[in-house]
Amino acid sequence: MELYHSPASPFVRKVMVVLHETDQLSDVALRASSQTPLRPDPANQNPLGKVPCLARPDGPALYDSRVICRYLNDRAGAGLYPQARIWDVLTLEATADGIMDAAVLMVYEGRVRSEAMQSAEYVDAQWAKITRALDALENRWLSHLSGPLHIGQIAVVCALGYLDLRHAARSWREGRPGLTAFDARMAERPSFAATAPAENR
Ligand SMILES: N[C@@H](CCC(=O)N[C@@H](CS)C(=O)NCC(=O)O)C(=O)O
Repeated sequence: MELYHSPASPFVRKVMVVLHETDQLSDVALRASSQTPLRPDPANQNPLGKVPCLARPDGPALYDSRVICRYLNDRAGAGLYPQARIWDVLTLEATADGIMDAAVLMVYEGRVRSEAMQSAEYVDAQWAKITRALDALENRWLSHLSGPLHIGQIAVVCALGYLDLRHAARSWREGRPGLTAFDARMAERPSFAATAPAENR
């Protein structure tokens, strides 16, 4: 299989963590793919022009990160989607993905749109979404972030890592001791250390 990959993408990182955790790294070749909404990678098999995208020899390419992660989990018979609390876990993943979406849009606003078209109000509104989601994680979801590894935890770590990479000055840790401790604890897992985000997206 071939994974359309970008080293800074938090969505790609979710897939990379799942590959590490389920011992499937050697089944996937990484294919560098760089794009913005204005400049899609013409080789990318995701018609929406986004990474991650997983090309398979025995079926159509899979996208997006939620589909790919679940596919890889099933393929390995791993337990990243515990049935007993599946709706909590999937909502956690959706919350983390929403943080990533907003954080990426903030970056695009500064990088992709001309200066005259950029809106500070829009950027602030995206950050407000992130702030509310982080507060929800801290105040409502912390107990769900403990216990055996699941896809919700993986997604939250990837979202927080992206905030550190692109929005460090906004100090997401301030006033969120529980989330800070969770992030520090998870950073000790080899799969997260090996997939720390790098420049270039
Ligand atoms: N919902 C998608 C989001 C993927 C996404 O937004 N990827 C970004 C990179 S971090 C991208 O490819 N952006 C290009 C674009 O928006 O055209 C997923 O979970 O895979």
